[in-house]
Amino acid sequence: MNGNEDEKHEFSFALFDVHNAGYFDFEEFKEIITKFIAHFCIITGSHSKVDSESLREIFEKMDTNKDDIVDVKDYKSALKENPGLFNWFELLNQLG
Ligand SMILES: [Ca+2]
Repeated sequence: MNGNEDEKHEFSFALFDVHNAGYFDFEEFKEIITKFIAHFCIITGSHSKVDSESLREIFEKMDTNKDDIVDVKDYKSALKENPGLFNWFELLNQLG
């Protein structure tokens, strides 16, 4: 992993870590994605909705040490193993 990727991951992690706590849990993750998708639907006029089970699946993939929170270390190693894991547009396509 090069420096740029590392910085990108830290930046995108910070979007989820709204309380600046160094981690986020499933409820926080779900809330952020729900808001994001609501905005997306307003902008595009589409009717995607959040499927809690798919979100749980994504969350569990990110929580590499399975302690029910995702910290920056989990987040980076999950993305390193699976760079497409957190592609917003892929996610939205799956939901749509
Ligand atoms: Ca974890």
